[in-house]
Amino acid sequence: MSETLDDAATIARVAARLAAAERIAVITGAGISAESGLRTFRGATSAELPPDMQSLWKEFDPATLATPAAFARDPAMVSKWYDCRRLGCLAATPNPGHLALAALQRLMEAKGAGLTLLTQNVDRLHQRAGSRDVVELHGTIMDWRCTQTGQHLTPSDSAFEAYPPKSPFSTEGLLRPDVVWFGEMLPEAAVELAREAAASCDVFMSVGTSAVVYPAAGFLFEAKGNGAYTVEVNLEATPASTAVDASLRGSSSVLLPAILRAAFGEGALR
Ligand code: BV8
Repeated sequence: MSETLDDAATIARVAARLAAAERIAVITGAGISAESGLRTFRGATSAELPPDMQSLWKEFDPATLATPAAFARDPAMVSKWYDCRRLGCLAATPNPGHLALAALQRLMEAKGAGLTLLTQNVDRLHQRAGSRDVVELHGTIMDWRCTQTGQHLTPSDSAFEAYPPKSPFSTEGLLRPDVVWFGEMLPEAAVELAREAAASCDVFMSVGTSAVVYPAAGFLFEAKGNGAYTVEVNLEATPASTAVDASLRGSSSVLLPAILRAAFGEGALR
């Protein structure tokens, strides 16, 4: 994705804010993992992705799969869909967008400043890129839990043998992915950390999210309300685009490295 002149000027403005920041908060969505080959839920994806990797929800509707009712209605189908996605996440690798955010966290810590990374993603690619203390607002697909006892386990790298997978922790229980479904509360500790980050950051960046799922989409507005400089990096316009101080249109795997190089020099991504 080539940067137009106004992108270069906007990148320079965003870079200056990052370089001066004491506390940065970033929220990411499925878009940052799109170029790792993981399908997004809605909206456009990079044209480079093959057709069958375009938006995930074209084949599936969140209402029919990412809800407790869907799991209760058809636990075999929902657990198979999640297990298929889990294996896709394991096979994926972090892309330059993930790596840039991990580098930014190291650069902030090296100067005694801080970065809180909030993610709606369940793929753990941020952690595999080297980001630490990632706040998983919607849980993780890599862990599953017993529907009866709540005990967790991390399945092996291969598919479950049968669907729905039986729980080893109880006679009647099943295993479900440790993600937050629609209608379920987000983990209290994650929401608390997100609230604190939004309240205390100098810069809040929203990356690769359609900004339609709440309460995650609300943290940008909380940060704005607290006087933070707000930035959006996204392939297409979202409901947040008109609210932010700087909106960069393009791929996070191109724009995030460009912003870091502008803020901290060519060696920033090492
Ligand atoms: C809750 C499960 C209490 C895991 C998901 C107000 C307040 C509170 C709740 C609500 C509210 N209003 C409505 C609600 C209910 C609901 C909600 O928000 N509904 C929406 C749809 C209207 N929220 C909830 O139910 C939440 N629970 O609040 O409990 C409650 C309950 C009911 C009523 C009131 C209160 C739970 C929300 C979590 C749901 N679980 N998934 C999984 O399967 O993965 S949501 C699902 O959408 C994913 O988790 C995903 O993370 C999330 C958001 O999607 P995005 O990450 O933004 O991805 P998307 O595909 O949409 O967009 C990608 C973007 O990237 C696009 O714009 C694209 O252009 C861009 N892009 C693509 N490629 C690139 C790129 N950008 C840059 N570079 C690229 N290369």
